Parts: sequence; C-alpha cells; structure tokens
Amino acid sequence: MTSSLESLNRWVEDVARLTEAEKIHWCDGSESEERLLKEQMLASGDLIGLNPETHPGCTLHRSSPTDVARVEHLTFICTRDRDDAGPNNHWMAPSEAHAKVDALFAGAMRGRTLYVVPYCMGPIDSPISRCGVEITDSPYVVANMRIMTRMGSAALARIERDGHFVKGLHSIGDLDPEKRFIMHFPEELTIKSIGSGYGGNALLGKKCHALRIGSWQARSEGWLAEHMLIVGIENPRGETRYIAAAFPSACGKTNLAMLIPPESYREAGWKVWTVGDDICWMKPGEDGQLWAINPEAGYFGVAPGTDRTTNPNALTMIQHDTIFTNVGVTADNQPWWEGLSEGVPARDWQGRPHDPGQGPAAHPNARFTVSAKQCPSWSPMAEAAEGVPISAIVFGGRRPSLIPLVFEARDWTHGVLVGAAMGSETTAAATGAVGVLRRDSMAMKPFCGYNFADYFSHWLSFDKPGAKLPKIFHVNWFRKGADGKFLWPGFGENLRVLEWIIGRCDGSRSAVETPVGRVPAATDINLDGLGLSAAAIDSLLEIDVDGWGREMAATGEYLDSFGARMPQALKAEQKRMAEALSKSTPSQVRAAGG
Ligand code: OXD
Ligand code: MN
Repeated sequence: MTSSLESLNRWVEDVARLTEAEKIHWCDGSESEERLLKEQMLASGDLIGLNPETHPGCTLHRSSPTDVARVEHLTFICTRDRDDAGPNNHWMAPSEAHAKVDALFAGAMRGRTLYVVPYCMGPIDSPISRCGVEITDSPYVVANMRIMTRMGSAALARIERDGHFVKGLHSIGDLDPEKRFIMHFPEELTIKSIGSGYGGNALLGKKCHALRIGSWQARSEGWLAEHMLIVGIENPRGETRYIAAAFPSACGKTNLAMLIPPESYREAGWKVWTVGDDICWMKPGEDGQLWAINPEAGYFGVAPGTDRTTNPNALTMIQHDTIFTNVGVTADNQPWWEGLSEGVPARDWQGRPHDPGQGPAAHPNARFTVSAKQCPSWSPMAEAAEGVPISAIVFGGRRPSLIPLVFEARDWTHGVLVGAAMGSETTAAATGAVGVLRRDSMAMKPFCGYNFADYFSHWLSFDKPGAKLPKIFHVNWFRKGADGKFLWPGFGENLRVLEWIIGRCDGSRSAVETPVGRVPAATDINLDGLGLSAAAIDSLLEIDVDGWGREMAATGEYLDSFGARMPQALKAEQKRMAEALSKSTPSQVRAAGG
C-alpha cells in the first residue's frame, strides 16, 4: 500500500517534470521561511513595502490589471456525468479538461520555483478539518496561503495520518485571460488552476477546496460545506450562542461577522465574537446538534468601504502585518481605498498618479489578507477542535421590497426552501436594471461543486430522528421605503435582529404566524432609541400576500428549472406555501396581527 506521502512525492515529481520547474521548495510554514519569501518578493517587486511607522509589517501587491476577480465563466466542475455538476455549474468532461489544462501547464514553471504548500482547512486537531496540498509557482500565493490556512509541517504530518488529501495544482501561467481555467475534478479530489494569481482563483484552499470540492466531500461524508460567516453572540449573562449566516456578495458578511454592538447593548454587557467571515463547515455531533468550524485561519476581505463607521474591528486588524492587494497609496505610502475617511490617495492601484477622472484609487475588489487572530473580536473558539454548536442558520439577500426585516422558517424543510429561493436584487448602479432578482441559493451559486437539486436533497437529509437542528431564519437589511431610502439602519443595529433570533431559539421571544413564516410583532423586537417611524416599522414587518404569491410562483419555476432531480419534498413545500398564500385574506397581512 502506498502512503499519502509517497503519493504526494510522486505527484510533485510528475508536476515538476510537466511544468519544467527550476527548483522545488517544500513549505514548512516557519517564520524564517516567511521572512525569506517576503525579502525575495520585495526585491522582485511582487510586493511593495508600505509605511512601516503607520502600518508595520504591511505590504502591497499590484496584480495584473486583467486579473482582479474570480472568473465564473472560466470555472468548471468536471464530473463524468454532466448532470452531477448540474445547471448551476459550467461543466467539462474530465478527460477534455485535463488535456486542455495539462497542455497549458507544460513548461509553465520554466525558470520558476515550484512551491509545495501542505495545508489544513480547520484546526489541525479537528475531526471536521480536511487537508490539501497546493503546488504553485506564485510566492504571493504562498504568502497568502500561510495566512489563510494552517500551512506547513503540521499540515503535512496530518496528511500522513489521514492518508489522503485534496490535490491543487496552480500556476499563474502567463496571466493571459485567454489561457485561464479553474478546473475542479471532485471525483478525483483534484483542482487545476492556471492563468490567474487572484485570491479566489489561486488560493486553492478557499473557494476551490473549502467550498466546491468541500461541498462534494461533505455530501459523501454527511456534513455541510457552506458559504457562511460564523458569529458568537454573548448576552449579559455570559451565555454565547453561535449563528451561521449566508449572504451573496456585497451584503456585508464581514461587517456582520465583526459587528460592534450599539452603545446601549455594550453597556448592558453584550459582546460579539468572530469565528469566521466567509466559510463554515458543519457536522452533526453525537448530541444531534450541528457543530461548526471556520476552515480558514485568516480573512481575505474587500478593502473599499472598510472604515471606522462600517467595520472598526476590520480597520483595527489591518493596521499591521497585512497583505494589501490592488489598493491605492497616499503620498506617505499608506494604503488607501474609497470609503476610507482618512488620508488622500496619491497613486492608484496600478501605481499611476491618482486622477479621480480615471477611476477609483483602489480597485473595487481590492483586498486585504490578514490573520484572523488580529481581529479585536476574534473568538478563541475558532481554534476549538470540536467547533461551536450552531443555534441558528440565517439566510439573507439584498431585497429592496417584499421581504421583511426578519422571519423564521416553520421547520427545517421550509428553511431549506427559504435558502434555495434566496437571492439579491440588482441595483441601478450595478447593472442599469433595477429590481432584477438574481437567485443565489444559500449564497452558493458560484461555489456548489455539484447539482443544486442534489445539494437541496442533501440539506433535507439532515432532518432525521435524533437531530437537534438549528432554527432557520431569513433577514433583509436592505428594505427600502417609498422615498428609495433604506428603512433599517443596519450595521451594529443588526444585533437587535440577532437578539430576536436567539430569543426564538431559546423560546424567550414571541412571533406572529404568517403564511410565509414567523415574523416578530413590533413589540417582540427591541427598537428602543432607533427613532423609526410607525410607518417604517410596519413596512419592515409587513407581509404582502399578493407579492409573496408571485414570489412563490417564481420560486416554483426556479425549482422546476433543475428538472427531475429536484427533491419532491422541496416542491411539495413550495406548493404548500403557494396554497397557504392563495387562501390568505385579507390581501395584506400585518405581521403585528393588524
Ligand atoms: C469572496 C467571494 O471573495 O465570495 O469571499 O467572492
Ligand atoms: Mn465569499
């Protein structure tokens, strides 16, 4: 029998031969290795030092201007049977995909060092964690993987113990967008990514492993790999409840994970603990509860918009030892981005003198990479091998109309339907077309490594005897009034909604039954000191039965678009809700019972 290390050695040799790498470096994750790599990158220009007085240990990476984001149209799930990838994914036959990318990998590392990066997603000693090895020719990727994962010797030792690992092969190639592919072979637990150095395409532990391959592993092993933050809410009695929450991009996931309680809550003793801001792996424990870990060790967050008012914890954590990518810089070499209230940009993200007429100083998807432990609200439970027990799962989207501030699903099946139907409405600024709803089931549209219909079946399968499943909720921070302004203040005030959610979980808060789920009455949720008008509160909590009828019909069409694999139980739930809505009178049901 060959050990995992023998198979790793053989794979590294094969890749070195194919790519014609000049040198091979096995990463041990040590500080001396990091120092050396950093010195090399500062010398080569891969990294630029930032102001050591204001931002000690911080560096800037400027990527190729055509390589600044994930590339969904070049991201493929390569399963033998096309239907296993599903209509939610781009698919290519495995043999064709291997042939296509292997031709691009041939000679791709000529004159370059091949780095072998063993990593563990999750705490090294957690039974929920899974390991992988990324081979890359990008020292920037190595530096990021060192922050984002548990990387190096300890991971290699665990791979030897586990006997298996996910294989990720990455090369920046020549950064030509025409020769860029992000290929996933879930049946082989293999990823091949070429032509991009951008985080989501190149840090293979993150979206490629922890979500796309991870969701496939999770289905076969009986757990869930989700695009969710994990946050702990500690009440004044010192009890902490954990919430996992999924939102599509641009809905403030990192802000919610690092929320600062409103002053009155802080004074009363409420605290918020950040376990994760992007990915959550959950597994049923022997007690029937879902136990969750954050598989990542760092944050790869969007810099623009991060400021004292929006996310003070994030701003504090990125003051030192942070890698910035594609931000602008001030005249004294401090990082700068749109939305930062201090400083003036002198150079833009491409290093050109900043000219506001030429576009923003920072690329809108400029990022920071930082160790999770630098966050002032970092939860030590992020290191717990057993994970944290999840009391509530929250889905959310950007929905200017219809969807109330918060509602609770009736049961698990209803909650899965709520997650399947979730989406965000586009804004005029983004697309020119207002109010176009983009479905993004469980915020996993770009990340589920298999057919969504099978994914919903997998979710439904958790509801079995002995299970003590979390309650499922939907929130909407983005409801707008007739004047087009947001009705809800958001940010720290979202804790008021989380307080109601936790109260529902422990039975201490009431709700009103409506045809779409349970909604708080205005008196069930603490709105003290917010100065919201009665009309705003009514709008935030109302259920428009006619509008919901149309929403349910659209949800039915969406489920049908997946064909015969769609679980009957989910379709039956959609029908049940549609019928309940059609029988509801009067046509406007007030959550407050009016
Ligand atoms: C991310 C994303 O970068 O979801 O986390 O795109
Ligand atoms: Mn994400």
